[in-house]
Order: sequence, then structure tokens, then C-alpha cells
Amino acid sequence: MFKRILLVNPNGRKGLGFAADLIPIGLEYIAAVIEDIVDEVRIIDMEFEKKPLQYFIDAFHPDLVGITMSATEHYEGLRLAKTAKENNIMTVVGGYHPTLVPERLLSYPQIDMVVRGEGEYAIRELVLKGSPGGIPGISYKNNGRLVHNKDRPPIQNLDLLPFPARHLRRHKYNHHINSREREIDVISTSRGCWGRCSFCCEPAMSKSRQRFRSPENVMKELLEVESFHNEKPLQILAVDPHFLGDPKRTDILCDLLHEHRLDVIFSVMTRADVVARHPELIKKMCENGILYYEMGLESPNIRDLNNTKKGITPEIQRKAVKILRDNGANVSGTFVIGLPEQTEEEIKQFPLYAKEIGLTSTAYGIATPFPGTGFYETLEEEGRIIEHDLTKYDNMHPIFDTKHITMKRLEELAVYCMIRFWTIDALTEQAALKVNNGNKMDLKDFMQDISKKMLFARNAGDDMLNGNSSNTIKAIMEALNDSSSDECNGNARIHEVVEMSRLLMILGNQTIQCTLRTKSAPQVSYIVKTTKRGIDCIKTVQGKHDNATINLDINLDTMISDINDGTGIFQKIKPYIQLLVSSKNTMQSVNTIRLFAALGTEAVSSMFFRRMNNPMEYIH
Ligand code: B12
Repeated sequence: MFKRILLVNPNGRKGLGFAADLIPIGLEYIAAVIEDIVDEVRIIDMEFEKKPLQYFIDAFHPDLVGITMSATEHYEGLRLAKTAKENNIMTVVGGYHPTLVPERLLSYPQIDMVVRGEGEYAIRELVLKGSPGGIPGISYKNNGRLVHNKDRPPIQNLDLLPFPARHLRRHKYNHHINSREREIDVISTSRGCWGRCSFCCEPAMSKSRQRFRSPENVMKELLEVESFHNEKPLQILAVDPHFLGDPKRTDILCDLLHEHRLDVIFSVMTRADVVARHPELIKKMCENGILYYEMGLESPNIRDLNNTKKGITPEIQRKAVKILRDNGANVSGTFVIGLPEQTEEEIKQFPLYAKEIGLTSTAYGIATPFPGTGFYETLEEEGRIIEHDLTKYDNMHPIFDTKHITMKRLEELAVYCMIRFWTIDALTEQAALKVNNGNKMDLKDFMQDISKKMLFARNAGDDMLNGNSSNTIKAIMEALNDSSSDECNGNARIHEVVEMSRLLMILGNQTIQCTLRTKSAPQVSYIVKTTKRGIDCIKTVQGKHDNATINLDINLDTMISDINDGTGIFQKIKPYIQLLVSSKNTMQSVNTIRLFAALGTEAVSSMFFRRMNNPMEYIH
């Protein structure tokens, strides 16, 4: 029997991991189910811990170390297991990646056992028995021979599982893009997904079957989560791959949410076809705080949708987005780029399509054949897998040779799509959703929102392009050039959404031109025309126009190297000095100072008014 269990989440953020801290809910389920039969179980999240695993082994003396792993955590997981083995401790790994490639993991001397699929009952039996023989769902080594015990049937009654052991958390998990006014948590209301998408690991993990908890059981956990966070306002992500897998159940859950009136905003991931079929339910969900939706739309092209067995059409995508938008929801659509048949011209249309159908947020994942999936095996047989470093299997790096696009170009296209989508009108649209109660958004909050998004893009992008900023700049400039037009688009409504009357009063009538320069691409300028009443026009133009009253020049090459190297005060003010220097004459310099003064006044007064509204802030 095992008595002291140490569960470990390896470090290594990837992609969306830079947007929010990832709560290891899988390990919390594992811990919850063995807590009553062991002396002690602990969870350590190496993303946050300052000390190495050896420190925890010395302090806790575990007799079993369990590690959760996704493909990108393959090497880190193996490194942690090696440390455990050097201390003669038995090791077990679980999660999507080990489930898909158990033999590969067991080929390493430091891995003793792999739990395939859902881990709760397998680990409980393992802990009680002290060895893996005959326990369904476990693969292990017996005198050097690989043994795969029979599959464990998926858990049918999920209500019988204890709630995740949140009380074992040693860290505060935060969102890095959304407001910090809400604490975050996660909940799992179902397991699996009935979709058969070829690029997803779910068909292998859950055999395309979905099982559900009862709405009453979910509500009971939500009340526990609320009290765990001391009744503070919450933002909860449902980790279900397909939250709306059983619409009747969601309907009852909405009734319960209505009854309990928790201060919770929910984010869910779901298929577009179910949304399109249930407009009334969506209305009810939005009325009860289920306000953020992420749908895997994958592609506007029916060929891609068919090839990936997605089972939806562009008409369904449009309908689903419209229903959600009509109900005031935030609608994010994820697209998959770099599928074998796609061309560059097609991919460049994705962000335009995303805007056209009304998405408020999008992401463009690079098609990743995860080892153990049919997608991987087909490409491997054709000899097309080029990238074998598993840390790059994160939907952000090209892994195989597509028919029409080089791997380097595909990376650039991922950046291109993001920049092409996230123009000022998309940002305004998102701000409008946040203020649909009639109040305008604070300018400072709006700017902060943008800078958080930029920071996220920078961190995720850096990880993706390995700090190769010249590729990024090239893709950014290309997207900006492609989106340039002489027309002012609908984005001029920004002053209706963001509070900027003080700023505009000080600024008056101006034509502000912000020019982005770089060695490797033609320059692009943003032109913003302001009056005392509002912003008349924002447009992107190629090159630089002569009729501006304020000229701001940004050299992207030096700015990026400054950001990367500099932390000192001079480095911080240098960009402003450079902007002043870019004025062509005294009048332009005066106007530029006016712009900074207006921005400064705005920042100070918004801080002051906010403090007046929230006197508690004085107390700290
Ligand atoms: C929710 C989710 C997220 C959330 C995470 C939220 C959080 N936890 O805070 C968000 C949206 C942030 C996210 C981000 C990403 N995700 Co994700 N995500 C999922 C999803 C939908 C569900 C995972 C989940 O929580 N399941 C519920 C829990 C309870 O189950 P579980 O963790 O699997 O644990 C159970 C078993 O696996 C097992 N188990 C797990 N660990 C262990 C350990 C031991 C010792 C034992 C015994 C058992 C065991 O027992 C547990 C209980 O039954 C899956 C699946 C899908 N269909 O899309 C993808 C998935 C896990 N994600 C994936 C990817 C690629 C990513 C990103 C790289 C995408 C991106 N480019 O941004 C990032 C990575 C972020 C990072 N690591 O920094 C891949 C991983 C592929 C692979 N083979 O490794 C998946 C499988 C999707 C896919 N493409 O098929 N993701």
C-alpha cells in the first residue's frame, strides 16, 4: 500500500497558459479520491514553486510520485520522474499524453507506471494494492516486459466522485488578461466529447463519448467553490471540452444558477452546432452569467471542415455566432491553420472571416498532430513529420510539412492572422461588450486591457518564435499594410464606449499620425482625427501622410530591442523622447506635448476619481 503521495504538475507555460494560470484540476481530482486512504497527499505545481523537486522529496518523503503530463511537458515530466527515481520512489504518470503514448513513456527507466484515461479509480486501487498487477487502465513494466492491463471503462456516475481537492492548493491562480477583480477557478461538469475531430486527442481519450454530472451535483460544487473563495466575485472556466453536450442538463443548471444568484461569470467551450440549434437556451445561459464562449470553428472552408471530421458548416458557424452576439456574449472562435491542403491565401482570409461573422475574439492554432492520434500516424507514415521536439507540440509551432506552405511562413501567418484581427475596431467591440450597462469604460482600463493583450501576445509569441523578433515584425507589418485603406471604418465609435471627454477637450482638433517603421518592411501609419466632441476617424494607411498635426514615429526594431534589454528609467522614457523628436516642426512638438499632457491628465484624474469611488484604497 502507498501512504505518502506527491502529485506534481510540471512547469512550462504554453499558448493560453500565458493568458491565465492553469489550475491542475486533474491532479486535484486524483488527490481527492485518495485522501481518505493515505497518510498524506500533496500537490505541487512547479510553475509556481521556487524550490526543485528534490526539496519536496526531502521534506515530504513520498513513496509514490504521480506526474501529470501533456505533450509539451514530456521532457520536463521525464526530468521530474528521474529525480524521483534517483530517490528510489515509484513513479506513475497520467494525462492526455501518457494515455496516447504509454509505451513510449514506459521505455524510460524512470517511469514505472502509466495510468491510461481517467485516473481516479485506477489510482485508488493502485494506492490500496501497492502494485499495478490486474488494475484496469494501468500499463507498467514487469521484469522488463511491458504489460497493458485491460482498459478501464469510463466512469459512468460522475456524481460519485469527490469534488477536486482545492484545499490542497498552495498558490493563488490569476488571470493575466481579464480584470483581477474576480478570482478564478475551474470546474468540470462533464467528461469527454462526442465530436470526432481528427486533430483532437479527445477521440483517443474518451472514445468520442461524453458523460455528464447532474446539474444538482454541479451546483453543490459551485456553492463549495464560492465559499472556498470567501464569496468573492468569481470567473469560472468550465474545462469541459464540450459544455453543451446535453442541452437539457444545461437548462436545469441555469434554473439552479438563477435560484442561487452567485456572483460568477462563466467561460465555456462548446461546439457551434449545438449553439445554433438552441437559441432559447443560449439566452437563458447568458442571463445566468454564462457569458464567455469559445467555439472551435476551425476554418471557413467546407473542405477543411470535412477533412477534419468537424461536422459543422460555415452556415452553422455564422448562426451560432449571431445567436451568441444577440445575447450579449463574448464569442471567441478558434481556427486551425496549416492543415495539409490549406493555402496561404486561404489562411489570410481567416481573420477577415472572423470579423465578418462577428467574433469578439479569435485565436489561430497551428495544426498539431499529437503523438498517438490517427492524424500523427498518417503524417508519420508519409514521412512528413519534421519537428520531433515535443515541447513544440503546442498548437503554436509547425510540426509537419504542409503541401503549400513552408514551416517558417506558417509561423508568420499565425502572427499575421492575430494582428489582422486585433485592430482597433475589434478592441472597441470588446470594450463595448464590457460596458453594455450604459456606462463608458475608463480610458485607463481600456489602455490597460490593450497592454495586457500585448504582453500576452509578446510572451506567447516569444515562446513561439524563440525570440526571433524580425519574423514577428515582418508579419505584423504585412498584416498592417494589408489592412490599410483610405476609408475610416466603424472604429470611430470608440469615444462612445471609452470615456475620453477630458482627453478630447485638451487635445481639440488634431490629426494624429503614428508611423511604424522597420528595416524589413514598408512603413505604415495609423491616422486618428480628433475633435473636442469625439474621434472622427481612425484609419491605417501605407507610408506616411503630410497633413498631420501630431507626428509620432515608432521604430519597431529599436523599440523591441529596448523592451527586451531595458529596465532602467531612461529606457522607459526613451520612447517618449524619440516620439517628440519625430515632430517635424515646433507646432507639431507643441501638439505632441499636448497629447502627452492630455494622456497624463486623463491618467491622474481617472486614478483620483476611482479612489473617490473606492475609499478603501486609501486604507492600505
Ligand atoms: C481545459 C483545457 C485547457 C484549459 C486549461 C484550464 C486550467 N486547467 O486551468 C486552457 C484553455 C487554458 C488550455 C490551454 C492549453 N491546452 Co488544453 N485542454 C483543455 C481540455 C479541454 C480539458 C482538460 C481538462 O481539464 N480536463 C479535465 C481534467 C479533470 O482531466 P485531466 O486533466 O485530463 O485529468 C484526468 C486524467 O487525464 C488523469 N490524469 C491526469 N493527470 C494525471 C496524473 C496522474 C498521476 C494520474 C494517475 C492520472 C492523471 O486523471 C484525471 C482525472 O480523471 C483538453 C481536452 C480537449 N478535448 O480539448 C485540452 C488539451 C489538454 N489541451 C491541449 C493543448 C495543446 C493546450 C495548449 C497548448 C493550447 C494553446 N496553444 O494554448 C494550452 C497549454 C497551456 C499550458 N500548458 O500552459 C491538448 C493537449 C494535447 C496533448 N497530447 O498533450 C488537449 C488534449 C486538447 C487537444 N488538442 O486535443 N487547455
